[in-house]
Amino acid sequence: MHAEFCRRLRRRDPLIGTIVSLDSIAVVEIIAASGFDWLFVEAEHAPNGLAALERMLVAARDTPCLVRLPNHEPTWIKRALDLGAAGIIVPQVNSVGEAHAIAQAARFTPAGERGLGVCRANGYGYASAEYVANANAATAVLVQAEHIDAVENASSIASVDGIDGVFIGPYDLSASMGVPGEITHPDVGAAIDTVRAAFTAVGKPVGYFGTDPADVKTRIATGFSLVACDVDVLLLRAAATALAADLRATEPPPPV
Ligand code: 3PY
Ligand code: MG
Repeated sequence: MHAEFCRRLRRRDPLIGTIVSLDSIAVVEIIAASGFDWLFVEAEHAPNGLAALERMLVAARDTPCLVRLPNHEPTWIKRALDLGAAGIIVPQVNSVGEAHAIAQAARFTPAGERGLGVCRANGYGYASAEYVANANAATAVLVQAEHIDAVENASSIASVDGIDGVFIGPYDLSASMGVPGEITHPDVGAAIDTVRAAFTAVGKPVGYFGTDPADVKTRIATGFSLVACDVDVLLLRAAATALAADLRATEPPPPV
């Protein structure tokens, strides 16, 4: 159960995380032990199916995982939550109708219409009654604002019951605004501020992803409470590239 994580999320405590995209028990165990509050488990831009997600969630042990789904489908929502994720991050949510449908699929009655079955999340049925009683409070449901349409509809999306908060996707947002990858473009910055204001006005947390720690630290300092900085593959790439360059910079002795 992830009640404490969800309480902290809804209280807008700062929660730092990073993206894990590799279906590797070792990678998830290493990152889970490295001091983050939560893990952003990637199933949108990485080829992770449900069996991979199960391995990754088991490897994360007590570190809460939010699974970023590939789409809005209720089947994906149900299966990710049934695997024991602390919550879901749903990409490209651009309208109040989409947000409402996601909340319905993720919440048990009377708040929604999530189905109930024997699964990892309820201890394979050993803790079924307790799970159903507590799951709505102990499940985080975040929608991504990463399209200009979501920015325009931010206030109505923010007011949907059952949606805990928003996670801004600056890269897709920049693409939808005709400036792909330019996440520091002033128009993209203004759009991010609009979304932040809409969710802050109703007391809901705002999340942000970045690859530049300086940028992410600025976001934390300005009230983005849920952050994911960097991606496992980029961390690996940066360490490997730096090591190779460092070794290559050492002059060998002249040939004898
Ligand atoms: C984006 O920047 O588009 C993202 O989805 C980051 O999480
Ligand atoms: Mg995105």
